[in-house]
Amino acid sequence: MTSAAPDAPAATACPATSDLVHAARREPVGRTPVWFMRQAGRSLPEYRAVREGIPMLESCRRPDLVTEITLQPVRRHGVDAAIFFSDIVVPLAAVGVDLDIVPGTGPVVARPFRTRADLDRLPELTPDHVPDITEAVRLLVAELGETPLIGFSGAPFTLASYLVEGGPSRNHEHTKSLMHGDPQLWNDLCERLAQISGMFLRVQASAGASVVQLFDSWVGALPVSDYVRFVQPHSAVALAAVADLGVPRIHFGVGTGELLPAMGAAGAEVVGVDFRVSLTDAVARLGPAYAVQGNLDPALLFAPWDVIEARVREIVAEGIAAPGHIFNLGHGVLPEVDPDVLTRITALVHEISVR
Ligand code: 1CP
Repeated sequence: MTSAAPDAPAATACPATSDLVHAARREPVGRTPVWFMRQAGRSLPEYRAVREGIPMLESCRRPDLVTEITLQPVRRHGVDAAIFFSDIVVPLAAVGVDLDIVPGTGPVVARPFRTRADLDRLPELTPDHVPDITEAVRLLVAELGETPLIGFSGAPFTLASYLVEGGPSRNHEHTKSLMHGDPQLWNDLCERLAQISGMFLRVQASAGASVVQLFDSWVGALPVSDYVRFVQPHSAVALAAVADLGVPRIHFGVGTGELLPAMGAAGAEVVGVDFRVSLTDAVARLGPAYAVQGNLDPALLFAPWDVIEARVREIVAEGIAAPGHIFNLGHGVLPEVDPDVLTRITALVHEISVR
């Protein structure tokens, strides 16, 4: 494996021939680029093998493991991008928040954030908190060559939800109660989270990630009026943290049909579309200034191949008519999926989308 000195410049800051980068910029592509959210993970036997006995958070902090796990789906499926193997709570743990990623559950925070005093437990993130992330990105960029690496972070709302609820939540009741009951504290918490989120993106993009994605997975729980007032300004700050680096930014959430234009306005070049809204409708809502990413229903991967194939063909056709399209699922790969289906979808998208 090639290694780079800590202060070496990024090997390929923006792979010039990448269809993914071109699609994100609404430039012509050779064929529709494709990758899958959660393409690294439990659907792959080689992932389960290298993770054996190593806790999730620990594996996110070991550059050798991060590199291997990030490369696995690229080797196997021939996708057009690698997504950095990490988790949205890694930067929170890095600044000292006491949390764990519990198998089968997700992030669990030891002491949920509810009061002003809790802000003291959330210092700003600096690159010195995450030297291993810089190292892993550099290793990966050297290995990946012309295949772009997507860096990511969690958006302030989704991070706040884990901190305030203490773990995964269906209704986000404590989060909404804080947002409306103490808007000043909510604002201060999200300001801090926007700094952490933006810096985590910046560390990855500075080390050589070609694209970044901001995951606001659970923001579809909000009406657009609350989104615009309580969330959008903070997501805009996180996205602005990499504006000068020239990397395209993807802004993704689930159940966000009503929020798409407001999410685009937060500063992204690409807006993620889940499976509930067609790409055609999403483009009509967003207008011509954005590329779109998505939007095969992850649950459809369990359907017979002819069903999947017909849906993939529809999505690719809608995407060709869009200003720019990156094929993906509407949300992450489910752990029980047969990974061969993902390989087959990748080949199909490439085959039917040649321009
Ligand atoms: O042991 C394991 O394999 C744990 C499962 C797992 C994995 C593989 C978790 C716990 N996180 C991850 C990796 C991960 N997390 C990636 C890797 C890169 C890839 O996509 O291949 C990414 C991008 C994330 C980001 C992430 N973590 C999000 C945003 C994306 C999304 O799915 O909406 C969220 C919401 C999390 C929190 C989280 N971490 C893990 C779980 C199971 C969850 C969700 C829990 C919940 O339902 O609230």
